[in-house]
Amino acid sequence: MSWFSRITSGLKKTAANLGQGVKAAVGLSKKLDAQTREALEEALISADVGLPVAQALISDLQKKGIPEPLTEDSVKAALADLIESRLQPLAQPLLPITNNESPITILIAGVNGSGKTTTIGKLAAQWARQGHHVIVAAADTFRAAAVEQLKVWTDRAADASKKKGSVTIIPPAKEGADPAGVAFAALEQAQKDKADIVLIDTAGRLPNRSDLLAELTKITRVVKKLDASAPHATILVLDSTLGQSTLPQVRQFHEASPVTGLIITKLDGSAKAGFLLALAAEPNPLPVHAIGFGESLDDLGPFNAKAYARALVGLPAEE
Ligand SMILES: Nc1nc2c(ncn2[C@@H]2O[C@H](COP(=O)(O)OP(=O)(O)O)[C@@H](O)[C@H]2O)c(=O)[nH]1
Ligand SMILES: [Mg+2]
Repeated sequence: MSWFSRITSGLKKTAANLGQGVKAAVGLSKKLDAQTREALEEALISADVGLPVAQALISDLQKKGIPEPLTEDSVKAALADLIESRLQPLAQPLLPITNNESPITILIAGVNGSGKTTTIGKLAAQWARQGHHVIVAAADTFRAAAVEQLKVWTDRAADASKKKGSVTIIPPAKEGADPAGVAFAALEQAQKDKADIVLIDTAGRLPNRSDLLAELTKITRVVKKLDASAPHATILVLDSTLGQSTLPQVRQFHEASPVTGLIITKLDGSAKAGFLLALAAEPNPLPVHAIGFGESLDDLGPFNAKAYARALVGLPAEE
């Protein structure tokens, strides 16, 4: 199955609600009158786009004009176009992995259970398959099982690379060790081995736990001792099943360590995939580097605004 089709099938929960809402709205009068506009607004809200974005989209739809009698497909196609143009600025691939002097250091942050460790496994596999040497810092020393879980993923990623590249885990010296120390040791090792990428796994920092956010700040500070330009990216992993309630997380993490981009997980189970439109409407929207649709290595891929927009409203992907 192509990645575009994966996006379509992955977003089917959100599309079912939104698509049904559009169908019901169009069935009212087949005109873009007040009643239909209100029903369309509700349909958009059901996908968790948020009230301001729902209202803005309906007003855009009115401005754009749409031939009457309305059909389900004409409304969906018009909405998909408007959604695509709002999402397009978010679609930015992760920084290119070039032959740098020093390894590219990427800090992976997010609340507990958002999918950080799983995402690290998927990213490591992708890069190792391309022949890169990846080092993963097991800096989630908060829970004993976290290192073991990461090891399972790095082993899987290493196997998948078929020796084209490599994936090496740097565990903490002992349980409960200082996370910043683990990140430091990993970067030091990576510089020595001339590795290409360092991925730093971190503990599930509840944003209201200021000590854990301070830990993230400390990791950033400590890796700078080895490479002043590190971390080259700080990626916040967001669980899409939480929808718009992830927005305050973005702001809080950003204060601890400037977030440079997002990876959205669990879109296969989310009925709130429209929240990306709320993210796009934020004052300085962050890029979405990748989206995740499941629990295996190949379930992570690029964010494509057109495919995503069409999938949201329940239209098939255009390859
Ligand atoms: N369905 C689904 N489950 C996911 C996805 N990403 C992660 N998970 C699951 O979410 C749970 C938490 O993931 P984990 O990587 O441990 O989160 P962490 O606490 O942020 O490191 C695990 O059971 C994962 O298998 C995804 O894209 N889709
Ligand atoms: Mg984890």
